Amino acid sequence: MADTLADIRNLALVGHSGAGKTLLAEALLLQAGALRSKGSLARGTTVCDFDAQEKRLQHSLDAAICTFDTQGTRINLIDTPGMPDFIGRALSVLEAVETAAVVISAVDGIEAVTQRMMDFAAERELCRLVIVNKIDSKEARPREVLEQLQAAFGRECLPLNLPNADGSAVLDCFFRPDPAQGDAIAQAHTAIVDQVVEVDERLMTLYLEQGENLSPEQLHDPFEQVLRNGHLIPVCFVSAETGAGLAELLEIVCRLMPTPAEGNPPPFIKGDGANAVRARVTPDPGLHVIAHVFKVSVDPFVGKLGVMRVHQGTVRNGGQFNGFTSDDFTAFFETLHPAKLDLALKYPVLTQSLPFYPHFLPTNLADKNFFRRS
Ligand SMILES: Nc1nc2c(ncn2[C@@H]2O[C@H](COP(=O)(O)OP(=O)(O)OP(=O)(O)O)[C@@H](O)[C@H]2O)c(=O)[nH]1
Ligand SMILES: [Mg+2]
Repeated sequence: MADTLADIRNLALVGHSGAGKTLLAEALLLQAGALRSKGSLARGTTVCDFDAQEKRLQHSLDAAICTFDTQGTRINLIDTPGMPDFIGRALSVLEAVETAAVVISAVDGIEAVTQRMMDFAAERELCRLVIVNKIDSKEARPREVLEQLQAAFGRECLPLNLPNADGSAVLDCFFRPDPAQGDAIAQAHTAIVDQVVEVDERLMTLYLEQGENLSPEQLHDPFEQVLRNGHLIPVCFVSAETGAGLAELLEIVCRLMPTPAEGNPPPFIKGDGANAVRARVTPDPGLHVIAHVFKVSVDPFVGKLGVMRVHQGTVRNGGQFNGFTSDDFTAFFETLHPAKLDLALKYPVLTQSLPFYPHFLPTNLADKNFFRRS
């Protein structure tokens, strides 16, 4: 169980339909020990495609949120639909996370939604992680896909691991590179370290002038910086089918991906027109609440459910707060979730399901804390 903000990772799986996001979420839950057996898409038993229509169509139709603990870290993983018709439901989820994990098929390479998600994540200054899935497939062409990624999104797309010859496992290029595995591994390791030290003069001196081998711990802070400013887009390889690369992916998420305090703060705007200024958002539980609803669904028993991302402050069981919808109406939110809400929202940044009952009021009753997305 995560105890502090540093133990939380908020991650969205986005990408083109059929890239394998839902099966990857299932495989990660299994890998982390949150499931005892892996569900099947064909039988409609996956955690994320739980809706009857999703089971029938065998496509995700809405975002599905799952939470699991691994290596002392709490991971909020959100599976999103990849079909172009539902792209809005994936884009709204990206507003709620620090890391956009863009899943690509090693068979099909870059597709329309891949491009859209990479562009949107860059625009929103999110950290990007590219996950190349299906390395087990006979038609997989991981090397070509990596070249395609570098041609489309720049030389900053660098592999943290590479698949072995038959795609049954991945070879680490960052944490524990084994020079005996060949030149490609050593070259990939050098490429990442070169890219990371570029933003840290002290490490650059140690590395280039004194020829020191830098450890992943020494590289942690500059790594965070290059992820935040888009100077590095790490790429890793997996097979959601066979489980290859999953342990490595979890290690990457836990050790390298940003915590809620490390990601770029969301672009909230306070005020209107000429008076609009970018609001400061600090992930501090003691400050007033800034949260936004990123998914709305209708539950047949509970009613309307809003899933919110809390960016600042603490939301408590039974609490109330005012907010604004995009239509410029004040909404009154009441948090009525029964169990464990106090515990779950002790940390300022977590995605949680909260039933909300909006009563629309005219804007002139607005309270002063009017925040909206840019
Ligand atoms: N061989 C192989 N097939 C995979 C792998 N991952 C997923 N698949 C298959 O790819 C198909 C699509 O998988 P999904 O997980 O539904 O893909 P998705 O990205 O969630 O698709 P949408 O929900 O439509 O966005 C299914 O038939 C999976 O069995 C993999 O690692 N290897
Ligand atoms: Mg899916």
